[in-house]
Order: sequence, then structure tokens, then C-alpha cells
Amino acid sequence: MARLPLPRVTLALAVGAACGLAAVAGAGGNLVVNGTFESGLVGFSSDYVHTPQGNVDEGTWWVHPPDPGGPWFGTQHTPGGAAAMSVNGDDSSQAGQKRVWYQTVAVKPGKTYRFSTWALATAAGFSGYSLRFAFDGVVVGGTIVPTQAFTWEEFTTTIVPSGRTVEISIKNVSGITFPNDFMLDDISLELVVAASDLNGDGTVDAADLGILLGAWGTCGACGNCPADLDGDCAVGPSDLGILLGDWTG
Ligand SMILES: [Ca+2]
Ligand SMILES: [Ca+2]
Ligand SMILES: [Ca+2]
Repeated sequence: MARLPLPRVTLALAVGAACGLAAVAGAGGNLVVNGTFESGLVGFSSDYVHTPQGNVDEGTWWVHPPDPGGPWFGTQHTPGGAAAMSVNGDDSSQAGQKRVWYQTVAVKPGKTYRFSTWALATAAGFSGYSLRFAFDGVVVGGTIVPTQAFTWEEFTTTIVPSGRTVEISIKNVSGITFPNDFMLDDISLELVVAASDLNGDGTVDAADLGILLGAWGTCGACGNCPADLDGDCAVGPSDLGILLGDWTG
């Protein structure tokens, strides 16, 4: 089957939400099935070998619970959760080719999505993990390494899919034997929605304009007034200008 055109991607280590962002992710929810691993083994695949009793061999993985092998490092990331994926990195010549985790997700072509994963390693730098993200088999961005050992760190990128589905994969390209153990948790793909996309459908258009005009005037409760885009506790001309500036049609 022909490979899809390369989607547009930017890659970054997340440093937390910044004030004044023109767009936010999450209005459509997480499109990744079981990205928290709280449902166990369902929803994803791996080119590594599943070893439910835990792993001493390179190139293996398990999820605890329900697998009895862990928890390896006594932690996971999901608030209120219990499960995560533990990985013993592959040290073969095929390490860079293997997908530690992958899943195909339905998306809207041409829209911007934010992909995120949290990772924890037993060592910092290249010997902890050396992750690469790939979309539809195309590796994008630079190599991701942990800055600290035994610390959950978030890594994100944005993608504009060209098709109606996209295969997201995470690879570990280090190829070393030890230390090379790490964990993954809270993997997500969310539609990036502009604040002026008041109905959260991924476009800023007449429907959003109608919502803004319908809310014209003072806000009933300042801070709980979505159409108040500039935060002055009223819906007025400046908010209209912001919406029109974000207009996608
Ligand atoms: Ca979890
Ligand atoms: Ca909209
Ligand atoms: Ca306003």
C-alpha cells in the first residue's frame, strides 16, 4: 500500500501550560485507547515480546497490573491509576526498527493534533531510553532522552494528519543492553482546539460566531464565560476580533 504523505510535525519537551495560549488541546478528549494502561493489555500493539511474568531479557514488555511481573519501579503516572507499561529495551541490530508501542487512531485530515507520552527511565540520557515518535511509519523529530533517572517526564509533538487514520508509534533506538529499562504511561492524542472554537469541532466558523453573538454583553459569571476570549468579563468587540482572527471557515 502506498505510504501516506508525510504529516507536518513539530516536536518539543513539554514545559507546562503557558498563559495566553491561542489554542488548547483536549476539547475532543484523548483519542488513544487505553493510553493510561489502566485497562491492561487492550488497545495497543508492540513489536517487542510480551513477557507477563516480568522481563530479564532485552526487547520485552509487560503491563502491571494485570501482568504479575511488576511493578518494576513501583510507580505509574496516571492520577488515581495503578498500571503502566514496563519495557526492557531491545539491544539487537533491529532496535531502531521495532515499535515499543503502537496504535492506529481515527483522525480528521488537515487538523492539528497534540501527541503526548510520559516516560520514566532507570538512567538519564541515551542509556535510559532514546525514544523516537513515528507517524504512519515516518520517524519525526529528534531523539528523546530522559534528563533524570526515575522521574516521569512528558514529551509532546504536534501533527497534522493527511489521512483519516494515523498509526502512532514509539520506538527506542538506543540499542544498548544496560541500563536500558523504562516505563511508558498516559499516552494521548488530542485535537488542538483554538479558544475561539467555541463548539470544539476543530474549526472556527459561523457556528462559533453565532455562539459568541448569542453571549454578547456581560458574562453571568466572570471566568466561566467561554466566549469572553480576552478575559475582561464581557463579550464584546475585542472578543469578536479575536474570533475573526482565528477564522478557519
Ligand atoms: Ca497508568
Ligand atoms: Ca467551531
Ligand atoms: Ca471579553
